[in-house]
Amino acid sequence: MKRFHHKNLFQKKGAAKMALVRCASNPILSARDIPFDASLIFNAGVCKFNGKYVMVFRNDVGFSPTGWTKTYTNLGIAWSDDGIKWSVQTEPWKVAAEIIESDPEIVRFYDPRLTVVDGRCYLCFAVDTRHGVRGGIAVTDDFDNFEVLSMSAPDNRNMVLFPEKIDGMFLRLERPFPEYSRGYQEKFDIWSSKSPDCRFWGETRLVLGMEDVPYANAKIGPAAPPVKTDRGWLCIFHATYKDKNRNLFGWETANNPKATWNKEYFAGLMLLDLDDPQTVIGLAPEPLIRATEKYELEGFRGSVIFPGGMILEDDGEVKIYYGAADTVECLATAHVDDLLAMIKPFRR
Ligand code: BMA
Repeated sequence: MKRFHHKNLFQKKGAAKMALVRCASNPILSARDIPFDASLIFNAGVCKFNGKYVMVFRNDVGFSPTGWTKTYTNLGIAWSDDGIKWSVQTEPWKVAAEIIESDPEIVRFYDPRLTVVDGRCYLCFAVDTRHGVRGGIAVTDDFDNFEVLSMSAPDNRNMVLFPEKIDGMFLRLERPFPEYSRGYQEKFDIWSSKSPDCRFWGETRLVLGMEDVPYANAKIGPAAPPVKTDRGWLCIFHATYKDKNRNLFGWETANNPKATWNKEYFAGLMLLDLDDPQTVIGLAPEPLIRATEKYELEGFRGSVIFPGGMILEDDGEVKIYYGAADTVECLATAHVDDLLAMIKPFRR
């Protein structure tokens, strides 16, 4: 696929620009909506469960544009009837705290994703441990009690589960980050594994290479659980472009003179084969979302678009939930046919 010219991005009327509508009330969730200590609300997992929308969001506490105080991460949970207006539970979500407490190795829990499979809700999450980053999967029926089913070997994160079993197997997308074998650079790719029970994972295959994405020059990773269409599994991913000469954007520099934030995170789209979802059959040559709005460009880390939820409604509307600038949670919508129209045939 042709490499991409970042300068020319969206100067012509691209399909992405036409198809995607940002929610008028963006950001749909930010620190001021949270009834407990909060400063950065982002990278949420969202699904529809028993007739309600549910969101589990990440809350990084203690950051401000002028300096940092004691910092820590917890998670919150919110419920909604329309997927736009949210009612936030008054305390941090105790399940995340319980998972941390269950293992003295774990130091931080973040970036949840939610998928409903056969009526049960699965939570994929990342944990920083004393010996590396692990991707975990837990299951619940009520959001109060979770059973942890599996934890990957390090370093691995950005796990998302498909919403149905294929040939009797659970399937996940994941993003290991093999630094040693990639020349100690952030050149990371999207992989996939299968499991009969969500505990034991194997048949691992590379799905999409970083170099396959025309607008990425660093890591890519799965974003939200795929949605099923008649043409294939529609998947959203994040893709990173690093520019050494780019100005630093973000509060990250406030307390960290050594900060080197010069990355831009895009949302991209790919299509996976319906029967063999570890095979890519299509890719959108341009990003689906690039930071253009103030709430996307400015924040802790400016120009980060980090989707974690994608819901296909009965009328064909797709709701895409994404963290913006590592600071707020946003929503954009598009018709599924317009998203599919962006995809060009692709095989790696
Ligand atoms: C990634 C993850 C995400 C974060 C993104 C941009 O490596 O840490 O949680 O949103 O960087 O900072």
